[in-house]
Amino acid sequence: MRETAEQFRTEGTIIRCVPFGSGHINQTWLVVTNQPHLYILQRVNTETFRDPEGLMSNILMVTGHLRKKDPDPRHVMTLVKLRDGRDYILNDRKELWRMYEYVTGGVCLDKAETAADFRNSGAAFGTFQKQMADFPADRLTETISGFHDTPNRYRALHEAIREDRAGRVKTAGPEINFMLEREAGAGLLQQMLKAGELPLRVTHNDTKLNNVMLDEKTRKPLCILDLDTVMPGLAANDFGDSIRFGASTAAEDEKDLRKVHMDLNLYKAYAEGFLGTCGDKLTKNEKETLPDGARIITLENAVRFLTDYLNGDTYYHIERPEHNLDRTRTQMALTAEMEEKDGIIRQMMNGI
Ligand code: GN1
Ligand code: MG
Repeated sequence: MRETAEQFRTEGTIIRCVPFGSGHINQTWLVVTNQPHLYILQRVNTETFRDPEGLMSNILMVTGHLRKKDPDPRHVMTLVKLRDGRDYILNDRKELWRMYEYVTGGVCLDKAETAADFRNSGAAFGTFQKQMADFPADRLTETISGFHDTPNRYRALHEAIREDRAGRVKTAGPEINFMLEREAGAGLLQQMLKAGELPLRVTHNDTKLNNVMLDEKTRKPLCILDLDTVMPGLAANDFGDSIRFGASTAAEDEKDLRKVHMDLNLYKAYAEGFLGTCGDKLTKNEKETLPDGARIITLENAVRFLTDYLNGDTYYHIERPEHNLDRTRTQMALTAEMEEKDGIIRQMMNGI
């Protein structure tokens, strides 16, 4: 790994590479040199991201565009070139390696410490959407096809149930039923998109709280991380994925479901930050479907975790055999709570 890191144009000599972050797909290391400058080295999962060139071309275009809007180096991810001038390594084994400048003085949170943190993360993703609003979405490659096409995720679930590769269908009856009961309503946003009732935007598509960096002192937004899934998408999904992760009172893999709730104060704080920065860019339909986005993307994540559990854990990193089932259950609890509180949530959103 050190040999790989040494191919990039770092300052000073590399001392060590330390595993870093909490992503489920790629592998990340912090690269420490004998200079104060730090770097982030990543091996991108090319099983998941099948078009590495397209993915890197997206990132170069998007970071270039963001840099034009705001040249502060702490406000956008900066790729470090290789010593031979290339932007990344794609080797014979189809491994994709890249390096970013480490943004100093920032924090990534797995849980908001205050409502203000979460409001600021809403402002960060809202600003991202606003800054990308004049970028032609059709220039971006779809890095994972059908990524937030919920009916498509249901098709994969049905296949997993049919094939029962890990023999786990019998252990997940209530979870499977939960998904099937909700299948009919899960295609709402995709239907509206097809009917021309919602526009395609340049969206991030993985807006978890830990994909935004806040200034460790002021807690103001610094930059958005994890740009691998930036592609044409729906504003409601970007809003929704933040809510499902960050407005939950517990971790995504909490085993004790009594601890898992939707915190409506956090929900509201995020909505204020998000709408405060990009609200004027959104259509009436987009604004009205933000709560649907939160509910449906939570259900979609439940479907995806369950599918992976049934397939024998081939997609997400796991640390215990039932990890994906635990994740499925937290997402179910959050989905059910958003269904129950739909009226209150809409009222709250109308007041912002
Ligand atoms: C994955 O890699 P990470 O942890 O940022 C996944 C998201 C899921 C998320 C669930 C490319 O994100 O879609 O919502 O896990 N990313 C990909 O935690 O599948
Ligand atoms: Mg991530």
